[in-house]
Amino acid sequence: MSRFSAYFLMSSSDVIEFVKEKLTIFKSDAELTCKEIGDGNLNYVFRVVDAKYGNSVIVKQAGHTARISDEFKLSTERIRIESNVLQLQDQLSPGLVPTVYLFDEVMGCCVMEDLSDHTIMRTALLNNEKFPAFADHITTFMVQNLLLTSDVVMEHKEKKRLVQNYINTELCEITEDLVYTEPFYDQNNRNELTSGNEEWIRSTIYNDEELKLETAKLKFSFMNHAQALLHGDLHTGSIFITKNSTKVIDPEFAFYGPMGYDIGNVVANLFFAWANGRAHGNSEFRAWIEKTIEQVIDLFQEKFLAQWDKHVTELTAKQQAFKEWYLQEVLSDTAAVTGLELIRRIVGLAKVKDITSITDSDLRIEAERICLTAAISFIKKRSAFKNGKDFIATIKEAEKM
Ligand code: SR1
Ligand code: MG
Repeated sequence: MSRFSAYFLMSSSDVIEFVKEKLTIFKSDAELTCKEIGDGNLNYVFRVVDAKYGNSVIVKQAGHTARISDEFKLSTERIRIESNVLQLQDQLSPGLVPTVYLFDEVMGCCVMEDLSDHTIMRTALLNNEKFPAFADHITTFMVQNLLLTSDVVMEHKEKKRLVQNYINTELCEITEDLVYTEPFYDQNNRNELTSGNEEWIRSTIYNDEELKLETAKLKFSFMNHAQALLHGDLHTGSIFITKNSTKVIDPEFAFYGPMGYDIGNVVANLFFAWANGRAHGNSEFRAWIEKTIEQVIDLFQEKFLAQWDKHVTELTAKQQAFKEWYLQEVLSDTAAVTGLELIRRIVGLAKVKDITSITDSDLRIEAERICLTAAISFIKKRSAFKNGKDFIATIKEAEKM
């Protein structure tokens, strides 16, 4: 009987045995080595390499607790969601996600293409690398996966079946708590405030009643607006990149939610790279990030409108004014989520290296305050955002504080 007929958390040597038993990719005389390379908050990621023939794969296994803290008790359901969503995204946006070779329900793991010739985008941005094709690739990814899974395009019963298939109770709860709740409340939270910034954050975030009201509205929209199949965690640590290739990974937080959640995550995490570049005095890199943010917003809108006209099936959505209203709602959600992500990564539990790696305490405090000031405007003035320039103007305004 196979050792892999009941779940256990695998070691590197177990993973070698697993791929030998389950995959046909490696020859019988392959010389396999395996290393755990994961540095994310939730799962274990193994790279298996055949030294003899040069093939390699990634094996991602979900544990019953989150890697970041065993306070988060989880099932392995998220890896089914991730495997299925990657396969759907591969159809909707070919070439922009890794190929899935195998999903194993018993072991709670997924075997996929090794992207070791790519770099995690957050790491590359921290080295001030620029990626001219990124805005084009990521906007194609988002337009294809968001618009084409929405009621604008899909037959409504079929769309509802997808909603059902991607109910993601546990990981949505993490987002509802860590993004939409804890950062705004001085109690029942896992927040970690930067030393020297505690009082400023208390008075600027925790004591802002208008902000709390707006974030409550946004939380209910996140929980109830089943608009499109989201990636659900589209930050720069979920993107593998080279100069001419972009691969989006890790859609384990996928579920049906508001489109702006994905777009806002991309924009906020570009702003984190901007804040890091600013703290290190790199104005050329910062200018590239600003241009890229503008392109992400403007190209998204351009492609969204073009794809809408091409794919719309819903009769009531064929009105020009409805299309414009719908896109403006997406943009408003995008601005709000940009703000939410900026706040939660500074105030809340799950930090980003772009900020934590700023070693000079004054510069870190300044970077945090600029991001947080802009974030509050993104949330409160969300309905005023019309184009990429509006997003840049907000961070420039925050710089003046
Ligand atoms: C407990 S998980 C913390 C964060 O890591 C993931 O990447 C998501 O962003 C989540 O909010
Ligand atoms: Mg992840």
